[in-house]
Amino acid sequence: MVSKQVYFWIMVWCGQTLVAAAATESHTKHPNIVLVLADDLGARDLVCDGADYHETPHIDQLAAQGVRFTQAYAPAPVCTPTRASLLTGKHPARLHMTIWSEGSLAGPTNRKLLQAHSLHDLPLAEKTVAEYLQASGYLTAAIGKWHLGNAANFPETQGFDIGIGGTHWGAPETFFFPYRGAGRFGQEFRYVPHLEFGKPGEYLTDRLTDEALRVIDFAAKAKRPFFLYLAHHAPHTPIEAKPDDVAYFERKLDHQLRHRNPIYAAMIKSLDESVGRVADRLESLGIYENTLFIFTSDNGGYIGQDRKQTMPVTTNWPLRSGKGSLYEGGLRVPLIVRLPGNEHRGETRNQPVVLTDLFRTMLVLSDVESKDALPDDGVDLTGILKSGARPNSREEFYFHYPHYYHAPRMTPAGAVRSGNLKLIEYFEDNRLELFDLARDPNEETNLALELPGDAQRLQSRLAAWRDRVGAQMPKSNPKFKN
Ligand SMILES: [Ca+2]
Repeated sequence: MVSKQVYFWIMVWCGQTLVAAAATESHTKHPNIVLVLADDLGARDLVCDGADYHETPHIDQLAAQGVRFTQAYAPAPVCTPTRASLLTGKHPARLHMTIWSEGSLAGPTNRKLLQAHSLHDLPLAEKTVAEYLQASGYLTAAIGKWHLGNAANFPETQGFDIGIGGTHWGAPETFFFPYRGAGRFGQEFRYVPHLEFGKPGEYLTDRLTDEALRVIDFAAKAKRPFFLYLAHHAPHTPIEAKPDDVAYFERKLDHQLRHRNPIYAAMIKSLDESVGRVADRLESLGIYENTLFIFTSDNGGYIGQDRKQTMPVTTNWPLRSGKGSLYEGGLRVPLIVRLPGNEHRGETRNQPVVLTDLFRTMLVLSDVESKDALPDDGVDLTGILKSGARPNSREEFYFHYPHYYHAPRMTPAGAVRSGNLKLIEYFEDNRLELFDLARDPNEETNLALELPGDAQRLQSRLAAWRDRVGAQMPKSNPKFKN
C-alpha cells in the first residue's frame, strides 16, 4: 500500500511534469517574436538592399536566413504614425495619428494651410498586437523608442509587461550615457528612463541591446514565449556613434560611393551588431528555431543635415527624396522576416506590402486567436511569405500626410499606389503627380497630363478612401498672405 507521503510526492511529480509539458507545448505552439524596428533607416541603407559604404553583415545574414521584401512601405513617412499603425493594424489616417507626437501639438501658422488635427497619444481603447499576445501568455517587452504618448499612454498601458527606455520624445538628446540633456531639440530637458546604471562612454544602441538580452534570458528561463519589440533610436538624429567606428568609416570614405556619412555608417554598424547579438543569444539558448524575427524601419532615410554636419545624413537613391516625403524614398523601408522553422531561406519578395500588414501577420504566425473583429487596413502576409508567386490580396496602398516637413520641403499631401501607378495629390493647390513605378522607379516623369483618366480615377479613389477611414484634412489658413 502506498503511504500518504509517497502518494503526495507522486502527485507533485506528476503535476510538475504536466506543467513542464504544457509550458513546452505552448512554447512550440506560440513562437517567440522579435521585432527590431530601426528609426529612419532608409530603404537603401543595408548592404542586402544595395548600400555601398555601410556594413551590415548580421542583418544581411538574417536576410539570408529569411525573406527580404524589396517593396515594403511604411504606412507614413514619419515616426509616430508608422509605429501606431504597425502595433494596431490600423491605418494612421484612421487612427488620426499622421504626424510625429511633438509635431501634433502645433503646426506652422505662416503657411497656406493649417495642418490637420493629429493625436499626440495612442488612445488606450486601441488594442495593440502586444495586448493580444499578452492575453495568450506571451511575455511582452518594449525596449527603446516609444513615441506614442505621455506616461499615461506608455507601453505598460498597451499590453507590454516590460517597458524600458521609452518616452513621448522621438529622439534622445544624446546616444551616450547618461543619455540626457537639453539644447539639441529645443530647450526641453530630455532623458531615457531605466538606463541609469551605466558608465561614461556607454552607447545607447549597445545598452538597449543589453536590456533586450535580459528580457530574452528571463523569458527563456521561465519557458515562456515572448514578444520583444526592440525599437532602436538609431540611426535617427542626433548623428552620433562610437569614436572607433567613426574613425574606421572615415578611413574607408570614398567619394565615388553613394553613401558618404561616416558617423551614420558607424551608427548602422552598431545597429547591425545589435541584431547579431540578439540572434546569437537566441541561438545559444536553443530557441532561435522557434522565433519569428522581423527587422524593419519606421520611415525612409533622412536626407536633411544633422546639426553641425555639412553632409546629408543619407541618400535613398535611386528612390526619390526621403523621410517626410510621399515619394518612394520617404515611404519605402527595409523589411526582413525570418520565419519560425527557418523556412524560405534567402528568398526575396517583390510584392508591395505595408508595415500595417505585420499586425495580422504576427498574430497568425504566433497562432494567437481572438474573438475580436481585427482591423482590416493590413492583410496577413503569411501566404506571400510562404509562396513567392502570390499577389498581395490588397491592390491599393494609401498614404496621408496632411502636414508640412522641412527637409525635403514638403507640403500637405496624400498618395495612392494602384498596381504600378502612383498618384500624389498636394492639398495646397490640388496639384497632381502621376508616376509609373515600373518604368520610372525614381519618380522623375509626371504623367498626370499625359494620362488624365488615370490621374482622375486615382484621385477619386483617394478621396473615397479618405472618407471611408475618416481622414483628417488640413484647413485653409485665414491669416496666410502670399
Ligand atoms: Ca523615424
